[in-house]
Parts: sequence; structure tokens; C-alpha cells
Amino acid sequence: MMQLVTIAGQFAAWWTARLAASAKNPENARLATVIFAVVSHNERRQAQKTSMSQQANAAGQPARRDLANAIRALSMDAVQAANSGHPGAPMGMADIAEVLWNDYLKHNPANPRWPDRDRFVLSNGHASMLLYSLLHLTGYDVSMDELRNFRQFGQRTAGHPEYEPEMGVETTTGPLGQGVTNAVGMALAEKMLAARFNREGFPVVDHRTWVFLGDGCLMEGISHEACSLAGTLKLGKLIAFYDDNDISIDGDVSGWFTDDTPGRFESYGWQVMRDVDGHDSAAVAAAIDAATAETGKPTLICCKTVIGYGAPNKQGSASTHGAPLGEDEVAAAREALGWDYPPFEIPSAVATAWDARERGASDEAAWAELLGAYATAHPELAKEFGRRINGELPEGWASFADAAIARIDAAGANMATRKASLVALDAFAPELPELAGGSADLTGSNLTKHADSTVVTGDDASGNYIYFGVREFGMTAICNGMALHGGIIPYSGTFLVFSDYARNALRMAALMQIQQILVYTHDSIGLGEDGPTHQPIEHVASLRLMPNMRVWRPCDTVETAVAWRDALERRDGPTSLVLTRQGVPHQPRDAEQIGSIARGGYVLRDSAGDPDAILIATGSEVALAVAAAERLAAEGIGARVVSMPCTSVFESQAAEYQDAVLPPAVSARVVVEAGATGGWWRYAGSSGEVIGIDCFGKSAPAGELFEHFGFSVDNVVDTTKSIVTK
Ligand SMILES: Cc1ncc(C[n+]2csc(CCOP(=O)(O)OP(=O)(O)O)c2C)c(N)n1
Ligand SMILES: [Mg+2]
Repeated sequence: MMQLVTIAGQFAAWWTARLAASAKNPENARLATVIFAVVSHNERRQAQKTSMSQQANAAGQPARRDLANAIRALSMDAVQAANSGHPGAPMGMADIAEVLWNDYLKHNPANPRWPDRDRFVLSNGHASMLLYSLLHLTGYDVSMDELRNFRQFGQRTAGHPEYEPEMGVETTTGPLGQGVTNAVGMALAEKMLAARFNREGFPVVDHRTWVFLGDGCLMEGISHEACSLAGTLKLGKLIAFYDDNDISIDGDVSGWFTDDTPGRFESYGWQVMRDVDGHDSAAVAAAIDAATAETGKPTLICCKTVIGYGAPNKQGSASTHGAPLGEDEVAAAREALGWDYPPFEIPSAVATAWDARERGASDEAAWAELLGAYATAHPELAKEFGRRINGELPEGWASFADAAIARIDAAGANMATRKASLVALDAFAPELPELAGGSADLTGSNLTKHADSTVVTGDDASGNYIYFGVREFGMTAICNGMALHGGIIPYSGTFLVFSDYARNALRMAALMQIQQILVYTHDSIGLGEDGPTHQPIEHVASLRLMPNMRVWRPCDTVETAVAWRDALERRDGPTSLVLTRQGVPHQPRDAEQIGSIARGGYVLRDSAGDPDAILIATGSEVALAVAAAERLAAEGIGARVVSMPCTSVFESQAAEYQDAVLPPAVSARVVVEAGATGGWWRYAGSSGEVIGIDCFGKSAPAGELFEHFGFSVDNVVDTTKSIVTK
């Protein structure tokens, strides 16, 4: 492989030098490189297409159908071996996949992380064997043994594709509708990065996002959210294939899915290719040609297919959707398809025709040449591009962030933490052009639009702020797609209560261990008059339950800035920033305390001697705990106040630190948080109390509500006194 890359590189260098010799100035030399890179990619495609159709005609060479049948055989055999899985969609989409992957997809199996590769998303993730077959056949590091062990413990060939960049799986799919939404995010990221980094003659960011999706994805509401926005933002390099097979699990979809799908997508501003025969390779290729020719609109290619194509007695029926075909039907399918080979055996002519490694290596080498010329012509841009693609924070980031937090502390401002979040954004964003996000139509409430924001539009994607519209789930899954693409740190905003709308996308970010910063404002009954529909109760507790979700509920400007910093530095998971609508006071701290905020919990205000009690609080209730501690001190009770903005980070600290903050000997503990109490008992212990709220809120001014639900100094003091034994 290396040899191949070198040869391609040498050829490019020779070609460039030849043109440069006849060129009048160095600018032409650079242009020559670019022309080589771009033209050669297209020419290779054309040449390859020709050779593929010649192959189909030449005796002994596999026809397209044979190549597609390799997918069918691998899929039905792997499902049969696992005795579980979904053979129908892989068999139905095999012909489409064959055309796309053999003639159009730009990728390099030897380097699944090549930044300018096309992205391929299998939104109908139950068709996982389709993807694994493609990865194996084209030459990714996916072995036949892994296909044989489909769905088995410890194997990467999981039931549904799980994000595994080294193996070529671009995103985790299975929850229907989210794959296509991730793809919208990927295509948006591509468009934004292209606008930022490409220069005349240097299309260093220039790839497509391809999606396979089925009826299920289109029935899911999130597909509306995402595809509608994709049309508005004119994501012309997004191309989706609809597996229009009339079947979902319950049978023929005519009883529950009668939309005019083409009309629907046309109304979104998409180009739609109607009634394409998904088993006619030439028709599929023609549709793709039309799709790639349209650069101002995303394209939906509606492919009529037969689910389970090739299984003579079961094709076209829901029985092929999610169960093994059975030994007899597998044998009958072999017969019908003319596939004479044993399970997991690919004849060498078929294997050779599928192998994409040479082509991939030379495509990447051509791009590397282009990048090299770009680096000469635009050294600063190239450096910045490299930094962003590698996901590195800028040089000097740590001292910059320290200084910003010190400034925010020195200002000592009293304000709502949602406002403090904007202050933090204003401080950090100018250093971080990769930070891009927006709000689901609550920009003025979430305060997500910092001073350095410029809006991304369909005609100009060079900005960093996205008006997502009222689409919480879509926004969150689009941001996942942007994170997966790379080069962008996405953030998104809405009211905390609507995190429920987005919940499965949060879960996917946590599961995939990808970065996204969720700005959740209006975090409790403290929002007041909008009432119980808008007042989160169980939300903070339930976000904390999600594995790998980090939840910060800061109490003032300084904790908010530290939380933002932590979220920006955390590359391997999502972070929820839970912020107040109402004002909260700045808390004085020394330098050591400021340093301890990042440990998730720390002593904010200590008792004069050994503590008689510990008050643990978060967010807007920290000031209440401090006031209660002062009153208790006046009454001779020493109460330590522990601010606990992030329980999971605190729990990851060494036991000595945790014990120093919460000495095990002090069992009189009161936790105060204006939310569900369930998660706090591990801190309060059996001798402690939790002041929280386990019922829905009410519509009234916030002050009255806090009083009504027990968030008052009197109640905290009385509760503490009731458990202190002194
Ligand atoms: C959000 C979500 N709901 C339900 C499911 C369970 N499920 C998996 S596939 C499927 C039907 C999908 O139908 P279609 O996309 O037409 O797939 P086909 O049967 O054509 O392969 C359902 C309901 C799921 N994976 N995700
Ligand atoms: Mg279907």
C-alpha cells in the first residue's frame, strides 16, 4: 500500500513538474497540482465505470449482479450463523450499494480517517450486514472472521453499527431517523469547513455525504426536522437513497405510511429522483449522476426495491426484515441467485473487483498533493486546518482559559447563570473558531449567540451560528453529526425541560463518546410564571443517570466559566450545562477553591471548627445554603457548604479528596437542589435530608414558588437543626 501511495505521489510530482516547466510563473505550478488532483479523481471514476461495464460483458468477469450477490450471500449467511439479524434490507439494497461503492464513493479503505473521504451513513442501521459486507469487500480492516462472528460478544460486527472510525463505521445507527440526521450534520460541517478553508484552486474540503434510509427513518419525525433544515441550508453534497420497499416490521406499510415522500422532500427544497429501479444498476448510476450534478440542493433518490431480493419464497415480505431466512430458504436463495459458493467464501474474481484499496490510496495521494500545495500557498490556513481536523485546542489555550476565568472572577458580577454562560462564550469563542452552534429558536433566552457569532445561511456557510428552528431532537442529532465529521466543536441550546425531546440524541452522543455541549437554560421552578410545562423537575437527575453524560449545574459566573472550559476540553463525551433563568450572586473564593471547581465538588464555605453538618447544594440553591450556614453559625452550629456543580466529576476524584470534602464522620447532611431528590440520597445518607421537589411545579412568580416548595433559609436551617445531634 505504501508503495502505491508513493507511486501515485511520484506521478503527481512528475506531472506537476512537467506542467510547471512550461508555466510562466509559480502560481501556474500550484494550479497544475490542483488540476491534477481534481481532474484525475473524475477521470479515474469514468475509467473505472467503463472498465466495470466491460467486465460485466467479458466472459469470466463478474457482472454487477454477481458483485451485489456477494453482499446478499454474506448478509444472509451471517444472519443465519448468528441466528439473529436482518437479511431483508441488505439483500434489497445490495444493487444500489454496489453501484455507489464501486463507482462513486471516495474513500480509502487503508485510511478510514482520511479527512476528505466521502461519509457513508447507514441510517437504517438494522441493515448492518450490508455495511460490514461493504467494508470487508472493499478492503477495510474487517475480517471474514468478524463477519462469521456477527453479533457475538466482543466483536466489532455488532447487531447495529457502532461508531468505530478505525473500521469505517462513521456513526452508530439503529435508532431510526438519527442516521440521516447525523448525515445532515456531517454535510453541514463539510459545507462550513469548505467555506472556511477552501481557496481558489484549492478545494481541500470537498466530499459528499451519502445516506441509506428506509421507510422507518422517513416515518420518524426527526427526519422532517433534519431534512427540512438541510433543504433550507442548501446542503448540495448530501445524497440520500430511500429504500422504498413498501415493508416495515408490521407488514405492508400502506396501512400506516401513505405520505407523498417525493412531494414532501421537494417541498423541503430537495432535488428528488422518483421511481428509480433499485435493482437496475444503470438506473441507479444515472440517478447518482443527476444527484452529483445538482450542487445547490440535497438529493433524495427514491429507489423501488424488493426486500430480501433473491430469497425466492420470502422476498417482498416482512418475514425477511428481522429474522434469519432459515437453512432451506438460504439454500433456495443460493440457487436463485446462482451463487454456488459456500458461506463466507468469495470467489477471487469477485473479491478483486470489489477491492478498492488501490483506487483509495491513489485518491488520497492526490488529495495529499493538493494539501501540500495548499500548505505552500496558504501556510497559516493549512496549519489551522490541521489543528482543527486533529481536534487540538489552540496553542496557549490553558493559560488563555485561566486568565479568562480570573477576569470573570475579578468582575464579581451577580447574574443568571444563562447570562454567565454568554459571558463565558464571549470570553472563549474568539480563541475557538471551531466552536459552532446555535439554539432551537430560543437564542434570546438561551443566550447562545456570542459577540463573535455570524449566522450560517444556505448561501454563506462561513459563519459559526446556526438558527436550528424549533427542532430540539434534530438539532442535537445534527450536532452529533458535526462532531463525528470533525473540525467543529458543536453546541446547542434549548430550555432544560425540552432536553426530553432530544434525549435519544444525547444518549447517542454519550454512547459514541463524542463531544457536544448542551446549553440548557431555565433549569427549575425558578423560571416562574411559565408554569409546570416549562419547569424541569426530573431532568437534571435523569441526565445524571445517563452513562458518560457530564452534567454541570453551576452556581455563579465563575463556576459557569469553569464548566464551559471543562466541556470544551472534554473530547470524549457530551456535557450538559444546566443554567438558571434568574439571577444568582457571585460567590467569593480563593485561588485554591477556584482550582477545585474543576473537581466537580469542593468546600465553598467552611465552618469555624470541625463541621457539625454539611450542606450540599448546586446551582441556584448554593446561595441559599450559604445564607443558611451563616444563620446556623449565629446559632452555634458549624455548617460546611459544599458546592457540587458536577457529581460525576466529583465521583471520579480520588477517595481521599472526596472524603476531605465530605468527611464520612459527618453524617448530618442536607442536600438542597430544586429538582427530583432520587439521586441525592447517596450523599445525604440515612441520617441526612434532601430538600428537593418530587412533584410538578406551578405557575407563579419564582420567589413564591421557592418559598412554597421549601427552598427558604428558614427551611434549610430548620431541617439541618432537626438532624444535628449536638
Ligand atoms: C426509533 C426506532 N424505533 C423502532 C425501531 C425498531 N425497528 C427497527 S427496523 C423497524 C422497521 C423499519 O422499517 P424499514 O425502515 O422500512 O426497514 P425494512 O423493513 O424495509 O428493512 C423498526 C420499527 C428502531 N430501530 N428505532
Ligand atoms: Mg421498508
